[in-house]
Amino acid sequence: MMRSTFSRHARPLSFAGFLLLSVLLAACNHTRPPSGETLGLVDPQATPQTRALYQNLKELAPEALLFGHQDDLAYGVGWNRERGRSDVMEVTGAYPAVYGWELGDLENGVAMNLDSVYFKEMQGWIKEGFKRGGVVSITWHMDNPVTGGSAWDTTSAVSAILPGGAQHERYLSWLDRFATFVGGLKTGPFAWLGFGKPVPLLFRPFHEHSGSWFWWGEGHVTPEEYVQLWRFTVHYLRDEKGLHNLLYAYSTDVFDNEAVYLKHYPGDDSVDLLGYDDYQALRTDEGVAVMTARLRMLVGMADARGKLAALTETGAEGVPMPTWWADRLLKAIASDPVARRISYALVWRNAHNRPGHFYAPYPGQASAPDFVRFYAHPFVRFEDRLPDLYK
Ligand code: BMA
Repeated sequence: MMRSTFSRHARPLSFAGFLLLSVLLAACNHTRPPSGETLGLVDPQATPQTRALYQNLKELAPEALLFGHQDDLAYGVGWNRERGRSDVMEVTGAYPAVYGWELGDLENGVAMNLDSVYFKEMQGWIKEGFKRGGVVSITWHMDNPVTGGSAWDTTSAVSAILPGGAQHERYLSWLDRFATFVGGLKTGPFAWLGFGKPVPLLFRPFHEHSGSWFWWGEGHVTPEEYVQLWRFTVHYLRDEKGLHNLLYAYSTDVFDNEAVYLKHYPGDDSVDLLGYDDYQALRTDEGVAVMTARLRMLVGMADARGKLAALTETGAEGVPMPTWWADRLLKAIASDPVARRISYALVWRNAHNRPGHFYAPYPGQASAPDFVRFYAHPFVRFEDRLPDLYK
């Protein structure tokens, strides 16, 4: 019988050896999420936490709807910039599962965004929500790069910022500012030295392009130009700036068939999430079925491509119906076996300086009791009932 050389020379393990072995075993046991390539991500080099987020959102989609709110931690009805506050939390006891943030005006190198949120503070809130286990989504109502007017200035601009265009360099400088902002979103013990892990972000640029209100929207851009702009943006952020914590979300406004939805679609290699924004359907009871039909199409298109799906923006300004959450939103999503497979639904902001411009309830608002029931519904997840999405 062969005697192993190992057993002949075996010695009791020293404490240091034991420690080393335990660390090695723990490292082997630690299951890493599949590679970006295996997952079909836009970024094959996506960070482990970004990959985990994608995979976990996918696995969670059939059984849960994550609830999101724009600018949740920054301000609410009757307050602004008060640490720890959130209208959603003050009504339900839990923070939302998804946080939407907005970068409009970042391109101008100024301190605050178009809704008066300081970018420095926004970075703090993004990290705070992420550390509690939340998901972060980013939009960017960027100014018209040709006129310097707002995102709503529909002067033709896309061809001017494409490579070779008169404003291309300007657009690059805007993306550089974006990369600097994202670079400031690192967490971990050495983040202060710039060595942390970057917070994974759902990045949703050039949204609602099927509508005509933004300079990148329908009628102000050809589908080819839109696709070129999207693909160039992905290439620059991923390959030139080395950002590997982004999941790319494509989102139209309302649509009634797949052709409209896909008219400007940049390709499966450039999109991780298929979303759409809908402020129209849930204005009436009849619209509930309309939203369900749209979500069914959305999930179908996402499934066919192996992507995530989400209701990236929705809501009713002023939540005018006390049972809007149960009788409109939840009904539209949860009553259908296909529609309910979206990952999340995000409602827009609760402005502190624009009376009536709110989309989530605050304490005392008429829909607050219904919102608490929505929060407690087994299918709905706020931050307090999320699994670890980053492992
Ligand atoms: C809109 C409104 C505006 C805001 C913009 C960007 O829907 O809420 O007041 O400036 O979004 O956040």
